[in-house]
Amino acid sequence: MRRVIISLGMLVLLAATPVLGQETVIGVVDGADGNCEGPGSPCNAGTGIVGMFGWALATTGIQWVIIQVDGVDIGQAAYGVVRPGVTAAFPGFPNSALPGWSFNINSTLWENGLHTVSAKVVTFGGTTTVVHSKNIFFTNSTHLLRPFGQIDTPGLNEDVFGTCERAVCGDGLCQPGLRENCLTCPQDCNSQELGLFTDFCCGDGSGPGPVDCDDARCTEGGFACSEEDKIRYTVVSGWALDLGITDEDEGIRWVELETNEAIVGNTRTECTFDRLTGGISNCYGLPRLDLEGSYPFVPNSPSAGYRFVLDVGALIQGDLAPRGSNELRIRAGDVSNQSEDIDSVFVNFKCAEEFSEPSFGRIESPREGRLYSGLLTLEGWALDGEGVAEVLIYIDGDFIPGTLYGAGLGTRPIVASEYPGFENSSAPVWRLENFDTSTLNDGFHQIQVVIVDDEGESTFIGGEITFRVANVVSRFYK
Ligand SMILES: [Ca+2]
Ligand SMILES: [Ca+2]
Repeated sequence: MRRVIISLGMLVLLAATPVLGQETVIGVVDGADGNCEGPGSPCNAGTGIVGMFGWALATTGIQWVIIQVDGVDIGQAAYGVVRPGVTAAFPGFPNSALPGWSFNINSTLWENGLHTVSAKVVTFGGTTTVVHSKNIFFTNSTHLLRPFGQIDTPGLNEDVFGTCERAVCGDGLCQPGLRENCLTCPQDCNSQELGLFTDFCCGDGSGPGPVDCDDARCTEGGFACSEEDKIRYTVVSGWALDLGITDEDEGIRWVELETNEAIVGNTRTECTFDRLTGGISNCYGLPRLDLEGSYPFVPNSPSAGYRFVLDVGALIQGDLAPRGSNELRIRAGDVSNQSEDIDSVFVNFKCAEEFSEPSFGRIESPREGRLYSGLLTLEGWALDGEGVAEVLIYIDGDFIPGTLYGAGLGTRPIVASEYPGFENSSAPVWRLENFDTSTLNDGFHQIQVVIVDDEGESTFIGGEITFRVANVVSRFYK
């Protein structure tokens, strides 16, 4: 019933729409709050970030939607959002398919009280007009302005893998994040046997570093750890922001990762840089330039990212978490000691040794739809839980031999950061140089890439890329 009333409201609004010369400009400001129409009407309150959305259409096309508060321009809305109801109701405009807009207002920048939020539309026909306004009561206080944010990875019900089979050495695990295979130091530390592991002899398990073979810690039943294999980690990443009414209550002080009611990461006490866990780990304040557009005028929005590294294998082996569904929860505290559970997600904890995982990766070159001539480098990256044995390239179904993979071909810092603990996290690149495109006819061709893992399983990665070869045209224009 309510929907019908709103639809009728839209029709009334259409009737009252400004028609300027030959140009029709229509639009609506919806609030997160629903009904709040007309000057002086009672309406719901907005606290902190007030998410505004609406739609706009013009016969010449929409150039910009500018949001105003109390008649003053404050920013440009993101235009081109799906609004199926509007698309159906108002077909035939240039932007009918994607008529929506959205804009986040930081309401703490205004005094508490009633404010008018308007959408000002600039059309390609040169018309500038305020299409609609809405009254919103901004109400902000310190205790209402708590941290907010989200978890970006992992996604809901995603499988996250850990390394569960880890040798117990001394009186416990090798230090999580340091080494995987713990090897008991030979009683005779001077024997050749130790040679391989001398650099990683951890003695009391407190950390890596060379230990002299005559060191008492080694001869007294200590252990050595090898770096040969990697521990699989799960990266939990996202962002957190906080508003306030003064400097004293605005800003994030810490972010925590919890699972099963236990804190497994804290950015204030555990922020570190570790190559093995993919770089900056358990830290807040990482670049998130994408948020600046979504949360304009919110302090710290360009650096609101957090990144935790979770050792699922250690949790399972230590009986701190079961295999299967577990909740990951992010809690954040602001500078005035208010904390909030900002997001949570259920994921499936799994032991990497118990599953054969498919490979994954990208085809970076050639690129979809691009034109190529002469010599071409075919390139991308791939990872596999069991390790990558071979990369096979097919063009139009024909095998192209000679693709190299791994060490020496370069790095992909984003891959290393997102997928730490794979055998090739720091060197995931595959490449075939100097592929002669003149061996193909001019025209469209398809490339497919197959990864064969160390257990002989094959996976297509990166989909099928269609590219175009044009050697004849290329020579003609030279
Ligand atoms: Ca706050
Ligand atoms: Ca595999």
